[in-house]
Amino acid sequence: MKTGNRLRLAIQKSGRLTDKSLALFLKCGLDFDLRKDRLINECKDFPIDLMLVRDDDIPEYIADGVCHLGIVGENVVREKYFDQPKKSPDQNTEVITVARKMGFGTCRLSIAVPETRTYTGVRDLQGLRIATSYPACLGKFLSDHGVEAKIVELNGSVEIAPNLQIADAICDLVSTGGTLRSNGLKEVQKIFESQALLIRSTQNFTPELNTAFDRLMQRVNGVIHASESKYIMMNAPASAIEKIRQIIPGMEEPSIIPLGSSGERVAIHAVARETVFWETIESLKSVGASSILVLPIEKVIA
Ligand code: PRT
Ligand code: ZN
Repeated sequence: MKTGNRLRLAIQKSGRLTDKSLALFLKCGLDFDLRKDRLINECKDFPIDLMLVRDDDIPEYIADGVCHLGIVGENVVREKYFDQPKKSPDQNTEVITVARKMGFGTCRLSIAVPETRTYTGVRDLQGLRIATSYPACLGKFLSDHGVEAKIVELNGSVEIAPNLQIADAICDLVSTGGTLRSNGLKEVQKIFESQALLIRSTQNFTPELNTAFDRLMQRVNGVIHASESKYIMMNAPASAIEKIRQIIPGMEEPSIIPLGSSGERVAIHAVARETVFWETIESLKSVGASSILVLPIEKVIA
């Protein structure tokens, strides 16, 4: 690959992961001056170029050295790479590795059967015809569990296969479960949970590219940590500090500022590293906290 000292990152051209990937880069300060009719889009002030492609091709582009990095669903990386039977038994070196989980594009790969069918466990799949676009993932799951079933490979609309009587069950991505329900199917067996991953090649990294990658990761990590974190401020009785520590999820060492001269009430400022739910706020109020403010954080740099 001849990309000089510029990283090449592949993302889905048009689909469920596109907008969230682009929004993340924008927050990282990467301006790609994007034109969707162009295969390669250069970033003006960072040594990185964006390649817009079909998500299914991303693992292969990375394995073949066409790109250094990619954002793709774990389901796709498993199907196209990790769950593929190894070409030779001594092929131990992985050429693709996961740099980080992105926290969006969440779904699960599951087996579903018609609502009327009873399912008590994996053994009930023995001898069934299972339709899927994920033959490698399903094949690995079945062989890991010592089950023999016929895999019917379909490229789309897998959920109609049982009604067409070409399969007894299906294996497909599920998010809300609405598609299964509207086709008279029920989810009975989760194979794995999936989300978008930032994957990278383990090869083709010059020292300059490694430096650019580290800078990129610092920005990506900062943006993702910030989106998961909130800055919380409240007033509370000093006697409630310990209880408040236990209520706030993932709280780091809070700042505690005395209010007035009696020392009975304090202002507490803290960063919560996990989602702050309404229930959390209600619990804080119940131990005497008031004037509670929950603020978004733009960047967190460790
Ligand atoms: O054109 P290209 O090949 O690039 O795109 P694509 O059509 O293959 O992919 P796309 O855009 O549909 O999905 C991209 C990625 O989003 C997937 O690889 C998953 O990692 C992730 N994702 C998250 C999903 C879903 N949720 C999802 N619900 N991908 C597909 N679905 C489909 C699923 O296949 C089923 O048909 O939605 C239906 C189920 O949804 P519910 O909500 O009814 O359960
Ligand atoms: Zn695809």
